[in-house]
Amino acid sequence: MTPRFLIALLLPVGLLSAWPTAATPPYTAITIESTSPYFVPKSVTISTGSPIKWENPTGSEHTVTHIGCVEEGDLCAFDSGLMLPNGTFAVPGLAPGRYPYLCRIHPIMRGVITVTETFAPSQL
Ligand SMILES: [Cu+2]
Repeated sequence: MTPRFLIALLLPVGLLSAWPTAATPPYTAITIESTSPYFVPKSVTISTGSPIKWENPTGSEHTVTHIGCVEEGDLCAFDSGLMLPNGTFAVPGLAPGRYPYLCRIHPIMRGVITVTETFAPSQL
């Protein structure tokens, strides 16, 4: 293979890798704050399959952790791991249900996501 042919092969891959991979707008944005209520908005209702994105503009590390991930025997729906200052965490979508979550580092920080069924016209 000539080097020129290699470049032609690699160029489209480079374009694809620059493409945003998760939670492109429209998504529900939740901002982390250092003071109460910590997650703004603290309570969010979305429809199933709708993406959510948390942003951490604070100077501290936080996590966005579904309660099910810290309570034994429950299903773990999402866990950001450590979110650094200016970090973000996105969830592409969730099944219908209620998802309380907290920050593992500061368990006083709590929020809740409520996911409803998507409106669908009755079947033909
Ligand atoms: Cu925190």
